[in-house]
Amino acid sequence: MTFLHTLVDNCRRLKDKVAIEILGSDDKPLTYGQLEEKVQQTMAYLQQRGVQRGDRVALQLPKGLPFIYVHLAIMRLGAISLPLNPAYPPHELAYFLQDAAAALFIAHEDNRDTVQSILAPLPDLKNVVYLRGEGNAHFLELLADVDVRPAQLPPIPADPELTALMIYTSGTTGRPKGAMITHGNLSANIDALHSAWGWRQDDVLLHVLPIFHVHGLVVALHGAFNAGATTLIMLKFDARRTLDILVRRKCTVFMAVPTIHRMLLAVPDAANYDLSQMRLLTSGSDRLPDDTFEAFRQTFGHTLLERYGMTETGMNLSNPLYGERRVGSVGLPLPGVQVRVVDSQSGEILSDGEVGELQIRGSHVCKGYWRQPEKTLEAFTADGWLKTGDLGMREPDGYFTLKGRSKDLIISGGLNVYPPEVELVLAGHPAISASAVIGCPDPKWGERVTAVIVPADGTSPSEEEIVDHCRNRLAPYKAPKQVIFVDALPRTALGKIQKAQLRESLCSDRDSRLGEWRTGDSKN
Ligand code: MLC
Repeated sequence: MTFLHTLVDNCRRLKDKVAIEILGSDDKPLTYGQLEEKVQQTMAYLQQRGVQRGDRVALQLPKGLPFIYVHLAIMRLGAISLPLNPAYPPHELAYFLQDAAAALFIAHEDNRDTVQSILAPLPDLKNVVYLRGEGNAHFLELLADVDVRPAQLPPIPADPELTALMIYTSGTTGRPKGAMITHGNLSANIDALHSAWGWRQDDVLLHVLPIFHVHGLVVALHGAFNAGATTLIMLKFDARRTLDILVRRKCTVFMAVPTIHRMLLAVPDAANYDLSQMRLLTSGSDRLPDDTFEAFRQTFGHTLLERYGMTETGMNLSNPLYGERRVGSVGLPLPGVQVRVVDSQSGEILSDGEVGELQIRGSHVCKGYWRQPEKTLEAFTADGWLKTGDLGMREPDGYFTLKGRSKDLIISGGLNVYPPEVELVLAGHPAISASAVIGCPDPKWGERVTAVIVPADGTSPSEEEIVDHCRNRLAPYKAPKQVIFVDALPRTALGKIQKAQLRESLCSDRDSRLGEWRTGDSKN
């Protein structure tokens, strides 16, 4: 049984139960029975558009029902769902469509100009569909013309090795890579989380995250579908509205990143919201600072459940539902997940209490990177362990603690920003002779993308000019929030930039303490 088999079974058993409600939209709440009907219509629609098993179908749609129908229908056809951030500028979008050799692209009308500007060099892209307006209405019009013959729809893919989902992750070198997540990976992870977090059919999930990442899509949305639970979808995160809905709609489950938890705590009368009906509030995608963990407990009377995952694996470690949720720890391996700590220089497996690279193995780990066999080889050990690039250690009682990263990575508001990607863009600016991108502690974002720039001789670029240069070429969250000009970058004898030294000397003393952010210290 894969995740999709369970979902279809839920759609049959719970046909009158609300599966999804889009908050604040004209779209009516959708039952599980209606979800199955719409997914089947979408499958037939995609078939008419020529989608076949194995095809990559890119979708760059706002959060909403059409995204969900299309994503599920693609996977049901045995094709590969490729969700993309709606904020990608043309340069990034073109790369993803080209690299994935997408056969069909479903985009929003608002992005038509961007899409049209990049279509010429994309020979594999046979077809682009634009959806108009907000919500469901236009997509339903498209589906209205479709003749659905269930007998002509293929059976639910049963091959666990078949790729279901592709999500791009960047790296410390080169361009982003598409992690190939199989039906087997999705099912293994969802099953593990279902039991570890005690998902229930009567759960009500308030969903505030983007749905083009593993966190919002797989952990939250697939998790709720798998349980037959009800998902309330908030289209744009708003802290006060979140608290209001959690209370008013008697939500039981909420999943977020530390930045969002801090934003909830910053609502002036946060403590007046009674969240006592909730049973599970999780935190992930970035380390949860101890002060946020404590403040959350004091303000809401709930102990956040911190867990650790990544795009390539889904979830790996989690604090327990019952038992100690340890401050500063990402908890214990989920069922079926093997975790070890390795000295990445010598390859030696380390003992409890020793810090090394976390390596992961299990049927939830993706099968590799799309058309990048060398990168896949580099990412895994010969015996199949994924090298996470995260440093950590195991306590004698089995709890794991993260201790930093061996990879050059910034996590801003739960989103990964790879400095080399930003540095490559900065290198294209004529007034920059050298640059280094570092993460400085930030009270809202956790880390703030900071560009350290050596101007080219005889030039004096402005901060604004540099930020604009990046925003035109990268998704907005990757653009520097701060630019610092220096005469030279500190380098080792071999010419490598010493980023630790830059962080030490240039990151201001603002830290991630909640109190400072509450005083409105942060930009944005
Ligand atoms: C938004 N902005 C960000 C940002 N998010 N800048 C840096 N980092 C971010 N994460 C910028 C916008 O571009 C905009 O800039 C300004 O901030 C306000 O945008 P907004 O959309 O109004 O932001 P806001 O609602 O305040 O908060 C953002 C957020 C969002 C915290 C709700 O970032 C978010 O949903 N983060 C969750 C990310 C997530 O789901 N990660 C999972 C990855 S999967 P301007 O200048 O244009 O106005 C993964 C695996 C795992 O990591 O283990 O989970």
